[in-house]
Amino acid sequence: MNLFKYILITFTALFAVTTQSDVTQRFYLKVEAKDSFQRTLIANTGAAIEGVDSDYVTVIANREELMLIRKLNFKTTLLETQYSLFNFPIKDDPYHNYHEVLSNLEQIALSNPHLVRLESIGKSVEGLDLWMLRITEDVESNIDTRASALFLGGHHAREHLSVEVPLQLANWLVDQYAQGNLRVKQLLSQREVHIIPMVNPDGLEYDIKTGSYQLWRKNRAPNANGTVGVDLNRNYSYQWGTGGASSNPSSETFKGPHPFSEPETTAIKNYIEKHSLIKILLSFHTFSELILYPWGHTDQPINDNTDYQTHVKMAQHMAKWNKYKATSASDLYIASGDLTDWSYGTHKIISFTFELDPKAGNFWGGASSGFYPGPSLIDPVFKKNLEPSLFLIEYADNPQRFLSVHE
Ligand code: 0X9
Ligand code: ZN
Repeated sequence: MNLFKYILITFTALFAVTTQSDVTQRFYLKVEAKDSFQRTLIANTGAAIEGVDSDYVTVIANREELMLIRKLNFKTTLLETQYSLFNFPIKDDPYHNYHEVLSNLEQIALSNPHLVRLESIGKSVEGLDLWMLRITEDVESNIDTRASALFLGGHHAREHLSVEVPLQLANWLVDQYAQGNLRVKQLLSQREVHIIPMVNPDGLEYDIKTGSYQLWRKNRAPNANGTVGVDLNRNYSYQWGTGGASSNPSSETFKGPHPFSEPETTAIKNYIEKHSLIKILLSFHTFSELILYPWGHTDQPINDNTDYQTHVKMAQHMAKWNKYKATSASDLYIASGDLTDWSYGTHKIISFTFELDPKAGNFWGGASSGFYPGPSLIDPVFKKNLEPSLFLIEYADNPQRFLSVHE
């Protein structure tokens, strides 16, 4: 490596460390304080008092609060320099954690009571609600009456962009409806859109909770051998465990002890089985820029030629908008137990997996940069996938009709 590159990398790394730690670093400390007057002074710095004893308190503070406490002449003892952050690194702050997704969904639902219904469809292993947003005009009287499309994100913990895209889709639809966008008004008067942006909240929270990414993929189920996590996209029952899925709990692609062993996949199964008007489904993942259709467990094409052509033609059509490569899931690699093999195989729902941007991790960030491409991708990736999403909503009444419209 030449000197210039070395200096550049060192400088960039230092800059990243200082800017990030200044804002997000937390200190766990003991502060001598005898009475409530002194404790109030400490609390007024903004620091969180965690424990109170007769002559001291324990406190979690950021750097600024720590400085203020010291300025007030309190005697401080540092217990731990870095406390868990429970959030994205500051550079990725625009990404939504579980609570931010929930408050966004709640805000959408509260401000659009005639258009939106927010429901929990079940709970994760660690007891977080799995949130579903349902959007249709005059939702009170028309829920469960219109042809439906289902969008899902966040099966895999580290694929944060796959949460942002369906979340943005929900925001865009309700905003445009409110602004009188005729196309959206027309769509939502004839369709119901179902959006579950975060299928795996436990995994996602685990991935970000130390302030540096864990590169986590699975859910957070405790396994029999002491390891953690089932790959939710190997846990659906159709041809479960027939290839490209592991029976080793330590593996990244552990299929679980049995099909639908996980509450997250079971919640989606139950929801889909209760909502037979869902005729089209899109599961967002990252990354590679692909549009995938079943099968994933075998190289064979779908038996039913009409359904096969529907998948292929729709995928190719959508690829014109997002410039992704359209191909069968097994063409990526054979893997069994994914959502789309089950939703098509068991319920004949026309089903797609999008592997969103980027195309590949870049050299400087290592392979993991594909999963953590930064916030600048959120908007453009949402935009290039908007037309494909609207197209799927439009054809949710009878996806196969695209073949006659198209030819
Ligand atoms: O392996 C997966 O579950 C998906 N890729 S990811 O990198 N997001 O993990 C691809 C699923 C496509 N299905 C099959 N190849 N069966
Ligand atoms: Zn994935």
